[in-house]
Order: sequence, then C-alpha cells, then structure tokens
Amino acid sequence: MQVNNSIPKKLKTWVHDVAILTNAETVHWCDGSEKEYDSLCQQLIKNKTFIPLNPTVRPHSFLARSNPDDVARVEDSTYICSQTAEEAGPTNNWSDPTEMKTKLTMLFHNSMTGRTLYVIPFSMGPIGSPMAKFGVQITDSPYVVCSMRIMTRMGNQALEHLTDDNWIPCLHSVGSPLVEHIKDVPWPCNPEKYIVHFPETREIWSYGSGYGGNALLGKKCFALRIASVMARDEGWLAEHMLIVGVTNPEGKKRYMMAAFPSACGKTNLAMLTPSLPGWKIETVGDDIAWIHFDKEGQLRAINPEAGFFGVAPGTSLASNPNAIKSLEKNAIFTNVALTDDGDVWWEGMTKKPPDHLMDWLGKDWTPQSNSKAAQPNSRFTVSAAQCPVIDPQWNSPEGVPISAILFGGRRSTVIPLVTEAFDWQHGVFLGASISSETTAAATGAVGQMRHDPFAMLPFCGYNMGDYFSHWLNMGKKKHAKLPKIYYVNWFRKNKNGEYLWPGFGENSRVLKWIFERAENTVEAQETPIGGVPKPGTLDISGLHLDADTLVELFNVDKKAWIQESESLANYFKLFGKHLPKAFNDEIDKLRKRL
Ligand code: SAT
Ligand code: MN
Repeated sequence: MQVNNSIPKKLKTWVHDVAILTNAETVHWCDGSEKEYDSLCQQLIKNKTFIPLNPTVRPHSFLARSNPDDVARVEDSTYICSQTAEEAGPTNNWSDPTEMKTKLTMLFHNSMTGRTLYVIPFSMGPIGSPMAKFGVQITDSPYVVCSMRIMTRMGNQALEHLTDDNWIPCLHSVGSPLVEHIKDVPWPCNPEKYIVHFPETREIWSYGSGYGGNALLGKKCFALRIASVMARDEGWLAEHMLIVGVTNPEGKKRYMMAAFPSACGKTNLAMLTPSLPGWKIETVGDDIAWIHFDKEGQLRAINPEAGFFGVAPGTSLASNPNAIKSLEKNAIFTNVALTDDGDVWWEGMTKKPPDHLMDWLGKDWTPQSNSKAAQPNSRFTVSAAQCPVIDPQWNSPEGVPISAILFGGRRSTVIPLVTEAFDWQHGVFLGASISSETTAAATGAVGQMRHDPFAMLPFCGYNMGDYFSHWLNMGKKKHAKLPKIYYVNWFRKNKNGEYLWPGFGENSRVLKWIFERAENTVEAQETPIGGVPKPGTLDISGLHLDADTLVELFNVDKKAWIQESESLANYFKLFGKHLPKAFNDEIDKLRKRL
C-alpha cells in the first residue's frame, strides 16, 4: 500500500520514527487482503517458518515450529509501567516508565536491521461498533502479521477509520536483527524478553518473543491489560471471558459469559456440543469479552477478537468436535506434531497415536518415545467465522445481552460443581476468589495452585484491588439489571484421583440449570457458600451418576471451607488499603455461615 495523505499524520510520524530507531530495511503497510496473506505465507515457507500441510487433507494450512525457548506467555517479563508501583498493584511487575522506555529504546535500536517493518492497523471488535477500539501494531514478524489477520479485523478496513488519536500504538520486535552475513532462522526471537504496558499513555512495547500473547498484541496486551484501564476510566469491563448463546428446546435463547484461567477449557465450553437433546450452544467468543450496561441497564458483551488461538492438546472430535471442524482449512498450527501424510497431530487428538510423527521440535517420534509429540501449549489459530456453531450475533455492533456470569478454575478439591452467588457483591467476591492449578499457557511450573482473581491475574492493567472495586461499582450503576453470578468447577476429583464429573458436553447440564435459574423455573438450595441446585433440579438424566458421586460433587466440607476462607483472607491482605471493605464483610459473612 502507498503511504498517502489519508493516513493520519501522527501514525505516519510514529511509523517513520520507529523505522529509523529499529533500522528496518523496508516498511510494509498491511492492507489485509488475501493476496497479501498468501504472499506472506509463501515467504514464511521459503524461510522455513511455515511447513505447508498436505492440501488434500488440510487445505491452505501451515505448521510453525517455534524456538523451543519461546513457547508461552512470559509472565515474569511482563510489566505494567504506570507512574507509580502502587497503581500497577501487588500482582503486576512494575518498573519506572521513563527508565523502562530508555531500556526498551536501547533494545529496539537497530533491532529490525535487515528486516521488513510491517504496519498492521486493526480493530478489536466489529468495525463501527461503539464498543470497538483501534490499534496499530508494528512488527518485524510476518508470522505475527498472518496471525493478526486471523485474530483481528485488520488492514485497510481499519486504517480507513483511524484519526490522530483513536488508536493504541503496539510496538513489537522479535529482537533478532539480520546483520550482515547472518542467515535468518525459522523462528527468530531473543532470549531477553520484555512485554511492557504503559497504561497512562496507552502504549504497548513487546520485545524478544514471537509467541501468542507475547506477540499478537491485540490479544492480552491490548484487549485485556490496556483495555482494562480504559474500561475503568470509561465505566465498562474488559474480561478474560468466553461468551456463549444457549438455546433451550423451546427456542428461547440466553447468553452467558465465563471466566476461567488460560488453558482451563474456555474454548471447549464456548463451542460445546450439548449432551442434552434439544439444547443448542453457539459461540460468540472463546477468550475475551468487553462488557457494558446499555441505556436500558442490560449487560451486553462483544468479543473483541475475530479468531481463536486455542490450545491444541486435548482437542478431539470427542472433546470439541466444533473446534476440529473449524480447523479443516485456513489454519495456522504452532508447535504441534506433523504426520507422515503432511497433517497435524497432538496428544488427545485420537485415542491411538500414529505410528510415526515428526514432533514439535522436528524430530522423529513414535508412541514409544518418552516425550510429548506436541508442545503442551501448542496452539491453533483460525478465523471465528469458520466455526460451525458461530453465533449469528457474533458480529453484532451492540453486543449480545448477558443473562449469567460464570467464574471457575481447575480445582481437584473443595469447590462444588456449581454455586450461585447470593447477590452481585457476593458474586464479585466469588470472582475474586478464583484459584486454579497453573497450566502450560505461561512459562513456569504446571499444576501449582495459585490465586487467579477473575482469571485476570496476568491480565489486569492496574491495581487489582481497584479492579475489585470497579466490579463492585458496576453493580451500583443506575438501572443496572444485574445478572446472576456462578462459580463452577468441572475438575473436582474423588479420593482415588478420578474426576467426579464427566465434563465436556455434559457441562450443558450445568448451563441448563443456570438458564432455568434465569427463567426462574428451578430452585436453588442455600448452603454456607451459596446456592446449589435443589435436589432434582440439575438434569442428570441418562448420566449414570451414582448417588454418592452426586453428594461429593456438591459437598461443602466445612473444615476445608474454613481453611479456604483463611487462605483467601490472607491473600486479600496483599491488596492493603486497595481491598474493598465489602470483601472483608464477605469473608466475615462466609465464616459466620460456616
Ligand atoms: O498466549 S495467550 O495469552 O494468547 C493464551 C492464553 O494464555 O490465554
Ligand atoms: Mn486466554
């Protein structure tokens, strides 16, 4: 695309300045066309970043293998550089913004030598939606450009709407300059990584990684960390939530949102195939929701993204047939295994693994190998429009009306299958009380319990204590019709370590109960921690769930809950004077009820 006068002056100046700082060889303004995408894919094939998959089995699809040290979000290197450490709060890494800018400027200096600087204008949310926001990402990674074309609405369609001050600058470099005689590698990156957010000036600078949320800056960096700050200032919420439409056999539809930490099954729940006859689930989004109360007080949500960046391992025709069908063509796979006939494979895709594969590192693999064929955080990237159960309203500019909010985590003990909050304040408290076992979505140990309030621990762009207050205040908005709030846990286990609940399609039974609670056609029964389904109201027809298992699923173990409340009270101390007083009241009330 030609740089012409329709491009805002500020954008032109920024791109020009970055090109000089980074010493980029050329500047490419992305138009977002298919032709451009195809030509970038060809270039990625030439550079061995992309392996084209067999077009007869997986048309127009590619496998990328990352550098083995660049496979997940790097939370230790992620910073919120607000003016003061207090504004970033106790859950974020903080560094002085001026010092950090100086450091980053040094790192970006000449970082694109020998490379093309791509300019990606993009919209988070349907273009023209009052909820949508624009960004412009500069990157030196064509893999990122291709991924951003799937994950966002990008190119000319966004550029046309930009003014001098309606977009968030998102600066990205893999930090791997091609100085003379250095041959490019398939996955350039740098051992030194910085994922940095400047909330006051609404800027993102990301250096050193080409992977996922570190590099596709529209996603966690913009749509959660920076957007959460915008949301606080503008009176809405940016959340780590899926959005689904649930239709009952009579044809009545209700939308729900659910927050779970990364790699805890959001994509599976978003595309769920209900086991209950006559029920239908449709997907609005699988990872991020921007929500607000409209003039009538109705809570509404948009999915700011346009694609899915989903965890591959465990995805199968049995666990998530709609994801598998979404991936039939036009998909990018990263760090999965390659079959001998040029298709992809990952653990859990089929019951029996193929006899031979090339693993995610490009090495021979057989079922006898004692390593995983696919990296545990391997991902697929695919357009949402390809999902067979994409909701007809997923592009709706005003967003879909929300009837219920679900929170959850991965907990093998203590937390019942579903609990209903007593009211909004208690529900916000439940959201803040999420804790979950860590997954491969971030670098570091897997399976360790950590508090992850609202599943936003790595994604809140300001003091999490103030974020709690913002949630509480949202519920005090005039005329706000407050949806019911739930805490769910699909992962509770028995003494032998077996899951009590079958999960996947059977989770539709819990959604049905929540749906019917919104309709006021079933009752909840009070326990010290909230409402649980009154006996007979959770549809377990045909499940062959024995009576003991059902009791265990909903058991409120008082001793364990006293411990839980103590651990929570202890955790909340972290927020000091930023902790809303309402939370201490909720802890007191919980203790009294116990
Ligand atoms: O790498 S991402 O942040 O995009 C995925 C996730 O951790 O949720
Ligand atoms: Mn996520």
